[in-house]
Amino acid sequence: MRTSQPQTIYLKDYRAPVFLVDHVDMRFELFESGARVHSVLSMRRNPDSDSADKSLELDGDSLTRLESVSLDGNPLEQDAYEDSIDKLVIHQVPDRFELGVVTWIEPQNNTRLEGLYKSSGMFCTQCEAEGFRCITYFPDRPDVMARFRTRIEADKTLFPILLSNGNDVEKGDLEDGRHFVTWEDPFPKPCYLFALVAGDLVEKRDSFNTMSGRDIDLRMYVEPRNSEKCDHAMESLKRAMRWDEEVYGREYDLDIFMIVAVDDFNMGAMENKGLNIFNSSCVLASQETATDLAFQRIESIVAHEYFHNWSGNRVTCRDWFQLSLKEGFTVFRDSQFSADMGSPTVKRIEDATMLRTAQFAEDSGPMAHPVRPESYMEITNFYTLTIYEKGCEVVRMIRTLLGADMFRKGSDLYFERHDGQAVTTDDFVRAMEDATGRDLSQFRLWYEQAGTPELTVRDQYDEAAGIYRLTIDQAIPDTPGQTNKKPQHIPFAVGLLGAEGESLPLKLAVDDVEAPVDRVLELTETSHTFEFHGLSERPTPSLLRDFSAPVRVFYPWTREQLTFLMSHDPDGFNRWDAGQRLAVDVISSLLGAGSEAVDPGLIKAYRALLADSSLDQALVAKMLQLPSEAYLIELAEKPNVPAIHKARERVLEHMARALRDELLACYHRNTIAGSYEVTPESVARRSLRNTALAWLLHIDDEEGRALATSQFADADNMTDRLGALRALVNSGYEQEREQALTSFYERWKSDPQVVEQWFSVQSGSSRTGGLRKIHELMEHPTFDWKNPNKIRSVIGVFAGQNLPAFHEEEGSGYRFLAEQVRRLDDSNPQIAARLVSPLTRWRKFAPVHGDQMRMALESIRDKSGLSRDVYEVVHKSLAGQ
Ligand code: B3K
Ligand code: ZN
Repeated sequence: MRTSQPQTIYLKDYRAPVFLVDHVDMRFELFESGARVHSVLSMRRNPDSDSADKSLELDGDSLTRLESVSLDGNPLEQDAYEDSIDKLVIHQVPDRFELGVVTWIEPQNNTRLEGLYKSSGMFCTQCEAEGFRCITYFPDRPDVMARFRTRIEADKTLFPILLSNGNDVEKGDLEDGRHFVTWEDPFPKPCYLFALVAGDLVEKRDSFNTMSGRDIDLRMYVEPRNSEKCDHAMESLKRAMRWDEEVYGREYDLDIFMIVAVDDFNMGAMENKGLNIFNSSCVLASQETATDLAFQRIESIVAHEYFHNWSGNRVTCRDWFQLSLKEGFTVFRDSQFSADMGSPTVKRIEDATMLRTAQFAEDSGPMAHPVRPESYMEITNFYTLTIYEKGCEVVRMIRTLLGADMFRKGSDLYFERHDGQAVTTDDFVRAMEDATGRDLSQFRLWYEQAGTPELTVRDQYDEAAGIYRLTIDQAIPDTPGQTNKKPQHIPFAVGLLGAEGESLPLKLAVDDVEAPVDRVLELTETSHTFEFHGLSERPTPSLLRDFSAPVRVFYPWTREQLTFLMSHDPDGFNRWDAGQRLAVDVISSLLGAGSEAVDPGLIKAYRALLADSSLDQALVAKMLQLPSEAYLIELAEKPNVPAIHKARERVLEHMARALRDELLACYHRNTIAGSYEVTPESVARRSLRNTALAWLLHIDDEEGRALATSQFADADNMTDRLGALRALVNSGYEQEREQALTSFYERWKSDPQVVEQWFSVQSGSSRTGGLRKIHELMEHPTFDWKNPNKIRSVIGVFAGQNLPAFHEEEGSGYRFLAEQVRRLDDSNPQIAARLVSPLTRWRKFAPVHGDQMRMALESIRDKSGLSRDVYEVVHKSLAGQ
């Protein structure tokens, strides 16, 4: 708990560590009543530090007791050191020494889930970013890299499996039914990559033969009840290992690679060296219990954590301001992997949707920060969409600018030059420059300036000269602490379409012989004009193809142009985007008048989409999804949430009625006869079928109801069962809804991952009764305040997805959220701070909502003993009033 005003930490204050740790020898004695942690640090003065300070400072947090301190084997007297709540200072140390520290901690009472804690009876750790200091006193910063030897001792019956990083080098029995295992990790690592697991777990084994012919032992550890849910993660892991060899030339380094699943986890997973720990929901899957979406998410998270072994572990971050060095790059790597495993266009659409809906919102709100922030109060708050997703886009743009081969040269140089080091985003960019000779100095602004660039595009056609001109103005909005930004270097991919939908050559000069049909224009000025020659007709522009940069584009598209692009653009992403823009335009036009009819052009376009079975069905499945409410809110100036909800529902209803027969045909056409498989094609078909079903139930279609109830009863997989359940929950068929919810729960109540989905379907539905339902779910016997997944699936989904209920006029949704944040602030500040997010956007809304959101924030601000995590988010959100 906080005892003083949280301090701001600045990048400009970075200093090299005064002392380094070469080796750490740890011994954990694990008991029911707590854990005794012995550590011996082999330390020496850092030759690169300019400090002459003789004292040594170590970080600590929430340590129950310091039991002893020794220097070179000699116990230190009380006056030789000073221990406070967050520091241990040894007044005088030599240039080289061994420091022994013994602490007592209580993992069983650790509800923050940082450091060492207990989940379903097992011990596990989460040390990134600053959790290691909750285990023992240590220089807890990523640029201190040490070799670890870890001995774990525990009761042999309760904890037969004892794991840590590296290789197991020794094991044996002890007195009183206890045993021990010692692990040694030959690779120096920062302590945030340390991990320990002790539990009664089953082991699943496989192996992988690397590119140089080494056999790697692959092991998964899960609770016995989950032993049948490991195959998908294991297969994903092997695919990721092969892919990283083929695409980046990266081979795995240790002899063992382990994955553990735990139920109580603050985020998705953690890339600890050789011992990745996963939230159960991000690793366990079976056909009966996990949806296609979950299968895909698991594949990408398993790959993400594995890829960190190089981008994060072998080459790590110098300080936490450089977080995107490992996260942005690794997200980019996992997104390339997912694109290669499935449909690249669909993956691009998913990534762009996430960016445009949530990251753009973050980047224009009070927590907006650059990809490389300049300051923070609590680093945990900076595991953001900006660091991860925008960071990924920045790496993608470097690849677009350099080309695939040059980018690979750059990444090879980066890994070779910095292997075993803790480095900066600037080192990454420099490796790209040095390997290729490109100048990326202006490009670096992407790391330094926050805010989403806005591109305003104008065009002009000169018929007599056969010239088409595109003028692109860029502006970057002000964000907290940053104004008057410089223009950025933006790769802007374009194509031009002729009247028949054919691609026209892009001649940037009269005698341009290369003239491709798809070109990346490089924007570097505030305003840039490009002239395309040799055009005998006015073309339709296809702008920002494949979403080549994380920017907003403004161009006065007509509905005719959008309909045309929707069916003709060879760029799959822009086809989808044209459909979204058309739908946004139609929905927005209903906001004001209310009585305006839904444009028949939209129906026509969707009818064509549903009829054409020659189209990539995965793309059609995406195109059929109307823009989400969250996206419509993000696009609006002062959004009126109930009005947006109503307008979107009206369009949906109108389209479902007009296209009823096509939807039924689509449903039947996509019924899959064979056995369940997770291939892009079958995923697309299930998605189409379930979208068709959802639309039919939206208008309470009788045939749709019959299809939903039989699909619910007969499905052999969770995608179809949950699809039917969701359709029923969002329909007016109350009896069927209640029956389906009850039978679903009865069948799956002992499976936490399925129960989480059952919670989400209800908390995210605008038809199930809003807050009353949320309270009911929170009182449900399986709801657990200590389990982040349950909190997210009820409270998080309510505030993030059930938007009409959350933004209910009287402000009850806001007050409810504030109450839960205050409640969680003491037990799990990290989760509490994440939950605050929807309220931070209060300035975006008209006063009727905004004022109530602000008051909810103030009620959180006024809680006594507010955690640093929540303090930072709330104070920054309220700042400047
Ligand atoms: N690196 C971890 C995230 C740790 C979050 C700490 N609050 C997972 C990942 O990005 O792979
Ligand atoms: Zn990561």
